[in-house]
This record gives sequence, structure tokens and C-alpha cells, in this order.
Amino acid sequence: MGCHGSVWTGSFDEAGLRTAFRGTAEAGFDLVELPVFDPQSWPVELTRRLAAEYDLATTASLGLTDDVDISSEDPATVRRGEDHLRAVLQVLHEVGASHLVGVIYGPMKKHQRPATEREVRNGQEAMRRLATYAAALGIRLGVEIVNRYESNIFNTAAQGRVYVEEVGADNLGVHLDTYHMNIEESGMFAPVLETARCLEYVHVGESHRGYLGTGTVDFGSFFRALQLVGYRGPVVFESFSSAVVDPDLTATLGIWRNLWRDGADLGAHASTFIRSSLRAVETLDL
Ligand code: FUD
Repeated sequence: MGCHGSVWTGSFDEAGLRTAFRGTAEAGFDLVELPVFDPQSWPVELTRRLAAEYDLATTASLGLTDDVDISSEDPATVRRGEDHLRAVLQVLHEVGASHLVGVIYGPMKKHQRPATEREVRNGQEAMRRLATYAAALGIRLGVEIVNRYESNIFNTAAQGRVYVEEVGADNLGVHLDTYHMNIEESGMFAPVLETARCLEYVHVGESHRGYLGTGTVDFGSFFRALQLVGYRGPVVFESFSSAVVDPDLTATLGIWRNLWRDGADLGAHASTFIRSSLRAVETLDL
């Protein structure tokens, strides 16, 4: 059970990283998810030390930008994108992280048109090569299914599953996020069943991305579905507020509202919420 670093800090320098690790551990999580958008400047050695000091597992997430878009029709851009993701994977390997997830298959932004067939195929071919590279480093990949305002490659669990099956790599799966599911899916149960065989990673987020249980997400159905399919991967809390600002992520995701100020209170609440939700379904005979 984990927590996204953006609950604690907007900048992942030495002080920010320490705050993220300490906060995540003190709130009772076992894992911290690190937004490794810029592998060149990531403090690798410090991350490894903090993971040991706080006894936390690590994963990483990111969203691609246009200049490193592996789904581009321009071969040079695809190459830059692959180089970028390979650099991220190297960082994760040195840090000891288990997963790279998020919008790793195309630019995370509001698109003005659907993706072309060529773009999707280019991205899938690049993803196949990256999955081989990641497998050699012992890292698993999850493509996050996000809503229509953040990607034009796929937006539903059914589409994400087809994408992943077409790539056909053992260490590549689907990354579901309840915030995005709440926008695009017809319910919280069927998408988990639909992706059961390739479900690699889960983000737990509320409909407004604030405190769990204070929005419209049907978490009961979601956790029952996880139990039914026997999901055993990471379950990671994600929340954003204008109180903790990473300028790029804030603009990309439209984090204009202040949904909380106190990351420690939010994190502790989420940790209790997720643990009790998991406990509630543990004994269900589904
Ligand atoms: C974006 C999202 C995130 C994002 C990740 C980047 O809407 O849900 O999971 O990909 O936070 O670190």
C-alpha cells in the first residue's frame, strides 16, 4: 500500500524527497511513488538511502511530453522518447524501484484530435522494446488509463487491455486509477474484471482528487472487484491540491483548487481508509 509523493511535496530535491519519505512512512504506507519526470536531475543515491532508512518500497510514475512522445509519427521524436524512458528505467534500477507506471505511452495533455493509427502503432512498437529493456532490469511497466482530457490513445479499461495485449510483453500491464475510471467507465467493478489478467498497478483517488470517501467514487465496488480477481499488486493513494505545487503537473492536470492543506492529515486518513477497505473485503467469499 503506497502513497504518491505529491501528497507531501512539489519539488523532489533533497529536502522534498526527505519530506515525501518521512510523511509516507509516518502515515503508515509501505511504498512511495516518485514522479521521475526528469531522470537527469533525480537524486538517485539519496533516494536509495531514504528507502532503506524509512524501510519503504519505491515505484515511479510520469507523463510524457510532446518532445519525448514515443507515439509520435516522427521517428526522431520516438527515439528521443525511448532514450528518455530508458534513462528513467536506469534511475529506477539504481534506486531499486519495482514499477514504472503512468502515462508512459504518449503525451499527458489535452489533445485536440484522436490519435492516428500510425501513432498508436509507433507507440506500441516502442513500448515492446522498452518492456524488453525494463525486463532485463527487473522492472514492471503499467500503462495508466487516464481520462479524455489527458490522453487520446485510450481512456477505458477495455481499450487499455487491447493495447497491452497487442504489445504482448510479460512485464507490461494495465494501471487503473479510480479518479479516471469515475470519469470514463460505467462503474467501478467491471473494469477490474475486464483487466484482471493484466492488472499491474492501482491508483486510488477520489472524484475531486481530495480526501477519500468525500467524493462520488464507489470504492466499495472497486475493492470488492480487486478481492474477486485476487489482485496482489500495489495500491497507491494519489491526491493533488494547489497547496502542494509542482508547476508543470499542476498545469497539466488542472489542479486549481485547494482541496486540502495538511498532507499529513490527508495521508493518515487515506492510509486508514485503504487499509480498512482492504480488510472489509478480505473475508468476503465472492
Ligand atoms: C494523472 C495521473 C497520475 C500521473 C502521475 C505522474 O492524471 O493520474 O497518475 O500519471 O501522477 O506522477
